[in-house]
Amino acid sequence: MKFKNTHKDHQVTDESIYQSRRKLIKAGLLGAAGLAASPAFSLTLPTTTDKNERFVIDEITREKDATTYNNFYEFGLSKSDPAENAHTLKTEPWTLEIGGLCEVQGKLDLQNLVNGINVEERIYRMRCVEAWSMIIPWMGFKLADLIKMCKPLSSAKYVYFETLYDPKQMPGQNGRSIPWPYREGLRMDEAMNELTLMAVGMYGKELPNQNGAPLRLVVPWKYGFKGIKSIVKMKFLDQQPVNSWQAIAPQEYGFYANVNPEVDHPRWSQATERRITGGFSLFNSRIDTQMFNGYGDYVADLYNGMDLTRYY
Ligand SMILES: Nc1nc2c(c(=O)[nH]1)N[C@H]1C(S)=C(S)[C@@H](COP(=O)(O)O)O[C@H]1N2
Ligand SMILES: [Mo]
Repeated sequence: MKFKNTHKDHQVTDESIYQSRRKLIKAGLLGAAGLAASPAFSLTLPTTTDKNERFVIDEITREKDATTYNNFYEFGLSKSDPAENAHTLKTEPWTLEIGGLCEVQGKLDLQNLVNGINVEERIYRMRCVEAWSMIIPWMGFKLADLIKMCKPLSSAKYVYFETLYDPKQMPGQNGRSIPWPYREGLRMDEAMNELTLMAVGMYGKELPNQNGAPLRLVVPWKYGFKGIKSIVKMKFLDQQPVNSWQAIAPQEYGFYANVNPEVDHPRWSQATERRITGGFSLFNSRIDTQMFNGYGDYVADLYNGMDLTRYY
């Protein structure tokens, strides 16, 4: 990837500068040229449209929290492991293999893909099964835009993803915590929903390895485990795939994984969440969890007539 940012650059970019830059982007005043001159991106970013202001909500989580409290079992089981260990992942060059029930098949160079697709900023609430939540400014493109490029056949009902499998770069894969490579999937209409993003950046710069560089899925109305990281493969299927968590504990983790305060995890309630915004404390900001993580207006129709207790 040709992102030019270095960590040093961003450490001097404090939150207020970030916020004001974000406002400029939103107002359409800072276009591709402005962003290219910033320390953050060398790729061409579009000015975001008015439409995206609908998604802007609440107080953004501190970047430090979002990049040091992670789940990425390829780099260890504890939340602090990915930030410490994910530097062994080599994200450049990176190819995405497209296959299955679609007309356009083969390997896509990620930089070429990013250069040819509309990348925008989306600020999303994120909710994890373990009941923590964050507000993250993602940079990404609509999965729908990529899917259209692949020309799926009418028989394609699901999209399936895989993370890189390389135990040399991802030492956690030497253990048997979950079946490798990490796997996820979406029903086609979920994948085509306007909220569903393929992220290549966050906080105005490229994704840190621990957050799933260089390409990860973001589905804000679902629990965090649906957001598969470091994706190398995308396949169109006529059958519902089994995701990695479902494979080990099907009674705890389903295919849909929609955020739902009324359907508890078998071992704990899902009615509230601990919002991590500025600073990290086990005691701050316990709030009520919203149905579909608050995105019901955009996604509730996808599940009309489905029993969400059964299809959890
Ligand atoms: N490849 C891979 N992707 C993954 C995981 C993982 O262990 N491996 N963990 C998932 C879980 S459980 C969560 S909550 C989110 C966490 O994303 P974040 O660290 O950016 O907050 O990534 C998801 N994607
Ligand atoms: Mo998670």
